[in-house]
Amino acid sequence: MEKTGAQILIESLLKENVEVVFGLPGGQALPIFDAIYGSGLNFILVRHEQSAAHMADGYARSTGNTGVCIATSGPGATNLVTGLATAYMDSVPMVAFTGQVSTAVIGQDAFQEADITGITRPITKHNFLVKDVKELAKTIKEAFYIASTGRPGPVLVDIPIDVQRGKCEFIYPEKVEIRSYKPTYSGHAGQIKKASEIINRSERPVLYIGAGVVVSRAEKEVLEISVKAEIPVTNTLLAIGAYPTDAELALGMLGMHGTYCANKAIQAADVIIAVGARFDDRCTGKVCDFAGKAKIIHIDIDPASISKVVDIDIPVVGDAKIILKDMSKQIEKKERKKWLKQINAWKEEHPLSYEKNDNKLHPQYVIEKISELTKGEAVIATEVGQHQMWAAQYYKAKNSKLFLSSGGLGTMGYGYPAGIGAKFGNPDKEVIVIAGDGSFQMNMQEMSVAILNEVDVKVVILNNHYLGNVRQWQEMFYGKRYSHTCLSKRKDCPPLCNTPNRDRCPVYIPDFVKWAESYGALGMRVTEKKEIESALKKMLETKNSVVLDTWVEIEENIFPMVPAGASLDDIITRING
Ligand SMILES: Cc1ncc(C[n+]2csc(CCOP(=O)(O)OP(=O)(O)O)c2C)c(N)n1
Repeated sequence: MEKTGAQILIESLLKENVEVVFGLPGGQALPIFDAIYGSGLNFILVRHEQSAAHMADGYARSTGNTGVCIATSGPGATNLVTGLATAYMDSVPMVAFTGQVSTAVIGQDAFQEADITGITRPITKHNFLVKDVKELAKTIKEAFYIASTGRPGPVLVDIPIDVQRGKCEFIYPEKVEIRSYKPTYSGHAGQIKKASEIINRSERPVLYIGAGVVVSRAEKEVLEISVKAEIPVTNTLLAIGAYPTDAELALGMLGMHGTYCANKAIQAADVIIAVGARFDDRCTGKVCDFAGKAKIIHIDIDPASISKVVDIDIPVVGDAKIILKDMSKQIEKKERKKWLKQINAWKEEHPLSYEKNDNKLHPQYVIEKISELTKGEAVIATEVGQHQMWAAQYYKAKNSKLFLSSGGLGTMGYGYPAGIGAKFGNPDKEVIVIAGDGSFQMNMQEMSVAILNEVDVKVVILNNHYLGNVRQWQEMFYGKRYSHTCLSKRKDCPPLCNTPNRDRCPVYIPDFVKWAESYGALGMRVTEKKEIESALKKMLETKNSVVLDTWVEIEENIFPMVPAGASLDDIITRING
């Protein structure tokens, strides 16, 4: 029987076992939304298409499945752009569908026409403009295949309205065959041998693990190798939870706000084994000074990432899990007493720390309490800023896929919708969004989605009344000239104020408590350290959306810090430190 393009899309999604789709309709997507009506597809209506992409992303990162979103043409499609770029930078599998004007008028500046395949070419793994309904099913099959295989990423499928209305026989392909796209999974035996020999000979090796370890589910293999050969492990932001945080060999995160010991270990290492990590500049610091004493082994499924940033001595292209399994057989058991002693000395010299002996409400304390009360088992989604880095430093995630954060693009407005998307994929898990008061305001309208669909996502705002991360840079590198980072600043404030003071400053808006209540959520505010624990407990006991607005120290800074463009050697452990 013949089906319309729109019906083919919906049936293809059902064939792909898509659990949930996020999106918002419009004129050029009407046939698609008509086909959704009564189809059984679990479609979630968002309030802004950017959030649809972030929800699909949060769903994907927390489940390992491909996230799906749908938007209309023109502004609906362009609203997806930030979400696609976020997913692209962090290698998240996603398929986005957009409505498009009719094929006959493409290129004529038709109403709500945007060249979305042109616009998204550099921020998608691949994209398609489907011009013939007969190509649609095959294209959808390919889109899901490309998004989820090799190095995952977002794929966009643009479907003109006449293709949505056009009819043909529906046959969903069983298999995909793309001649120009064949990811390599097993690593080259010779390279694996060479890498293993170098590791066996090394005195001061470090494993540097990234998102690829999570994607290929290679956590167990990393652990085995590190324990067997006593190799300390540092992780990127996206690999938080992939290695047990409290293990003796765990160094914590590396890079700009990484731990002192991780950065020291990288700089002193004689061999770096990078696994599924892409040498992001937030990790490497000044590239020409990165791990200057080390031979670098890079295991990655994406051949294009080899020597893209840092010159690699031994590349091994393929799936991290398969390669590490092979490598593990060749890596010898080894004790590295001297190296571990040095690592422990660095750990003791500058552990992560903040002022614990006063009664002030420090943001780090809030995160520590969340970590303690949830035992690291909750899914954490972060926004972007200081709060994100404190969450990365102080939340002890028990497993991977529990810490969702926009690493590569650093997208404010990501965390709340990503948390909602994660809750759809993990209805039995606690989902907590750690937000800054600036970032939360970028997509907080999605509370409608949370309330109406009864997904109880908890939001803890570390409210410093500032775009704190930028304020910190202004404090440290721009002579405390707080240019447009104060979120309480009113028309009649002194124009050059850099002396925030809650007793004197104008009333902060919005009142997040009243705002949450207006949606039917529980809103709470905490201004004192002694109130935090009971407020968090109440939040966790509540079976509803909660916004916990914590008024933390305004001018707290994140440390350690490697200034942008500086070498990891130049790590600052505190101001003037
Ligand atoms: C969409 C977007 N715009 C601007 C920035 C630049 N930026 C990075 S962190 C930050 C401040 C974030 O403030 P807030 O959410 O309040 O978090 P805090 O740093 O105070 O914890 C800004 C503006 C960004 N990352 N994303």
